[in-house]
Amino acid sequence: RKSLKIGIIPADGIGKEVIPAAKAAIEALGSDIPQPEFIDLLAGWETFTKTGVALPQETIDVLRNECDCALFGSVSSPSKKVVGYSSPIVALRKELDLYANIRPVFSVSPEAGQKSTVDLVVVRENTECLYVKQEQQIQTENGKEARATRLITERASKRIGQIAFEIANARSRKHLTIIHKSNVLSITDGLFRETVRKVPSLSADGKYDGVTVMEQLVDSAVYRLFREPEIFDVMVAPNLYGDILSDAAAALVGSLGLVPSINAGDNFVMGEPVHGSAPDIVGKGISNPLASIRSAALMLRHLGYTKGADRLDVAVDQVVREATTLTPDLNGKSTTQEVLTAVLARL
Ligand code: NAD
Ligand code: K
Ligand code: MN
Repeated sequence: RKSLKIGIIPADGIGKEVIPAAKAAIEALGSDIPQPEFIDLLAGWETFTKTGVALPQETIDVLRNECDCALFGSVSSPSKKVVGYSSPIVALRKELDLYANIRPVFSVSPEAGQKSTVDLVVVRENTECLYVKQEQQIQTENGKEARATRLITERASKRIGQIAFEIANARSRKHLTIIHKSNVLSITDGLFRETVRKVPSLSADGKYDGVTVMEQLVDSAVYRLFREPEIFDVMVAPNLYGDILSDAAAALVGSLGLVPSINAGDNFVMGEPVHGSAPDIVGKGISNPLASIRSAALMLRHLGYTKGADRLDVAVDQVVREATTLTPDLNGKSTTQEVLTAVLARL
């Protein structure tokens, strides 16, 4: 049997609780995937406090040279500037050129077992926008002044646009909504909007002809997301808007603890739950592992291991639908371990 080398980076907080659960779920797939080989790797705030670096070079090298894919948990980034610290997840996305953050958000109806009104995918540009983190503060005669660079390039907008069109084209509704704020930011968001709009004209074979393209300003997109989430299918957005929209969409399906993602590039894929390190519940044994298990499924699907991915998704959906074994974020009383056991039993 071929092997599948998976870098495991739980990082901080509940990442250390939910990534082991995802690992156990992958292991339970048996011969539906190549023999998994897990390689534990360090990153995060705790790594920084111990070693002075948040993203060790060894982690990057092992991911690049030895791994087929990876699973990342969550980091605890401080809200105040700490000299020498920089978010390792933001850095990893850039180092490995994981330019697309793909975040499916859908509700599983508890009654009928059908997907109900929320069934969308946020396609978030993952390398630029304000996340280039070029910030400066200066002292002026009127007090401090802080500035940040917001980078939007044609190259990055085009490649995220292509991914978004591909995803939309593969779905039944084939709707793509471009999210921007080009009424105010006409140069930066204007470039994003225009570049994504041009994607179909660049494909000679007319393969995106069936995709309906819409656009929505980011603020009213959040409004409409809460009032009529069913209108959205695929949403493509610059980095920061995509981040905010996907947390908002997570609220509509019950919990951040359900929403998975992959960070994908041309040569590598890393599964990652959308949520952070959840300091309010860390150590209580009640973090929801389902977002991480679904992230493992997305990662496997991206690599072409459809059968393994389907099995994970079906098991997770069953556990959600049955609603007898859920963590407190979904109004249940179960622990991380009990939810994992329920998933494993349905695999
Ligand atoms: P968060 O996502 O950690 O938590 C938001 C809320 O959702 C909390 O109430 C938390 O308990 C709940 N929640 C999140 N995941 C859950 C799960 N699996 N099961 C049950 N409940 C869950 O966001 P935050 O509180 O704004 O940030 C906390 C820390 O996480 C910060 O240091 C932030 O920088 C970091 N963060 C990291 C990432 C990442 O690793 N990519 C993403 C977001 C935030
Ligand atoms: K995360
Ligand atoms: Mn986020």
